[in-house]
Parts: sequence; C-alpha cells; structure tokens
Amino acid sequence: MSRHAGFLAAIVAATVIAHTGTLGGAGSTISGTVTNTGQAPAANALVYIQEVPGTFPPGAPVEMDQRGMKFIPQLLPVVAGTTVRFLNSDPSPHNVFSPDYEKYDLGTWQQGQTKEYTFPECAKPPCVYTQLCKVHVEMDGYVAVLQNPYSAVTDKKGHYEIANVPPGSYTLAAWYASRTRRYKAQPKPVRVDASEPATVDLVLAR
Ligand SMILES: [Cu+2]
Repeated sequence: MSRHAGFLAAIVAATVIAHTGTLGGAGSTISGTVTNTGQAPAANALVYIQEVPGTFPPGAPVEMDQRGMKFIPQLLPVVAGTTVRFLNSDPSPHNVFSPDYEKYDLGTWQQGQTKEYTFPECAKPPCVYTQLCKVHVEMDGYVAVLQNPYSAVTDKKGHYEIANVPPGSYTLAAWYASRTRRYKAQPKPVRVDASEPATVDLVLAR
C-alpha cells in the first residue's frame, strides 16, 4: 500500500470510529433495579431514556408472538416508525387489536401466519398500545413507542441494563402495567460518562 493510500485508510478508520461512537461502542451502560413501591422487584417493567438529542430511525421489524395464549414478549419497546410482526404460533386462531391512540384491529388469523403494524410518531413518549385478542379476553400485551432506542425491559429480579448509551445527561423513567393498573416511576436524572457505567434504581408507584 502506498503512503497516500495508507493515510486515506487511516482517515476512513477514524471516521468509522467517530460514527459508531454515537450509535454504539463508545457509549456506556445504565443498569439498576426496579421495585414496585418498595415491594418485590418489578419484572417486565419498561425502563427508558425520555429524550436523547437527535432523531432516531425506525428499528428493523420486530416480532411479537402469540404462543401458549400469551403475547411474547409481553412488553415490546420500539422506536417510532418501527413495524411489529404479530405471529400466531398457537393451534387456535388469534386476533390482535388495540383500543389506544389511532386504534386498530388487524383481524383474526391462523397458526403460522403474521400480520404487521407500523407504529407512527408518538407526541409524548411512551405511547403504550395495549394489545388484546378478541378470541381470548385474558390475553394482554404492550407495545411502547419511544423517541430513541435506549430502553430495556426488566428481568425476573427487576434488573435492567441499557447498553451503548452515548455520553450525556438524561432523564430515566420507568413504566409498568398489570392487567388492571398502570404504574410509573418518579423519573431520575442520570449522567452518562463514556468511562464509567451508571447505576439507577427506580421505584414504581400508582
Ligand atoms: Cu387469542
């Protein structure tokens, strides 16, 4: 390789590093635990950064399955503009409809088939769309439309981890739904420094 070509390659490499620095790689991690008014850890809670400067393109299509009479995952965070593919994996027909925001009813379909829905811009994130099935009234799922991809869903112990967050000062919030009630946590400020992971615990309340 000539000296000139080597110099160009170095510029390209530096540009690639600078670019991934904002989208992943050079960022840091926010992690912690979510509890529900001081009680047991809250599994399946959404933790998200309220707003990150810039605009974020829709993610690749993601799947929400209907399997064993459940929506899986039960809670799915997506960036506005993302398409969700609803799959039926059960021998029974399933329906998907949402009574929230612009409302939709995708119909009823058979095992192995999918229907898609693209979630529009959300004026005040999170825009949470409850997913219901007319065939099985006990089924409930949630699609949460967010401004940015920096979100996570807590595990069985209430732990969450949001990786590759670009350095900056943000507000971290949490949201959780049971079948009958919705909960929110008092949002907390978090400063993300590239050199050090941040820990934030959140408490849900009605
Ligand atoms: Cu169903």
